[in-house]
Amino acid sequence: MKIYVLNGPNLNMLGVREPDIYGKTTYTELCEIIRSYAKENGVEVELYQSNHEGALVDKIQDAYFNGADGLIINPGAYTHTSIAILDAIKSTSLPTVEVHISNVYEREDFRHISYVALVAKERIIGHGFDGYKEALDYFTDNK
Ligand code: CA2
Repeated sequence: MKIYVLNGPNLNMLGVREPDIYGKTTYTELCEIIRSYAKENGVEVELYQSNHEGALVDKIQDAYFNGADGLIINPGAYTHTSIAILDAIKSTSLPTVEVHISNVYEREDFRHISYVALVAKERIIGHGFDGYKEALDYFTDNK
């Protein structure tokens, strides 16, 4: 099984700033956590982070053309604004799990809106970095 794990804008800053909200783990360490959990569970992962909306759209399309079985996406702030990312997921019909490290429902109202939620099979919110492991569990449990 091949799963693409996509992270949106500013998630490359993990562990660098705002540790009270996002923890002390860096993006590189998060990638290691995901890679090793995926390996334990026999899942092939492609990890990608971008600060650019169009680049994320391109990667979603790559996932489709490369025969991915699903997507795990933390679209960052694009969660709350991006119809382009919603359309990309819709157009590929890839099963998608939406992850947020923080509990967006305990934060500003604008973070309560999610376009990706309209197509996500599951949403994992506020479970910190474990959310990415739980998202992988979604795919191994439903294979
Ligand atoms: O909780 C999440 O995972 C979010 O998707 C993170 C986004 C935010 O815009 C969403 O509302 C919720 C922001 C990621 C920014 O990450 C940073 C990490 C460290 C320092 C600064 C920003």
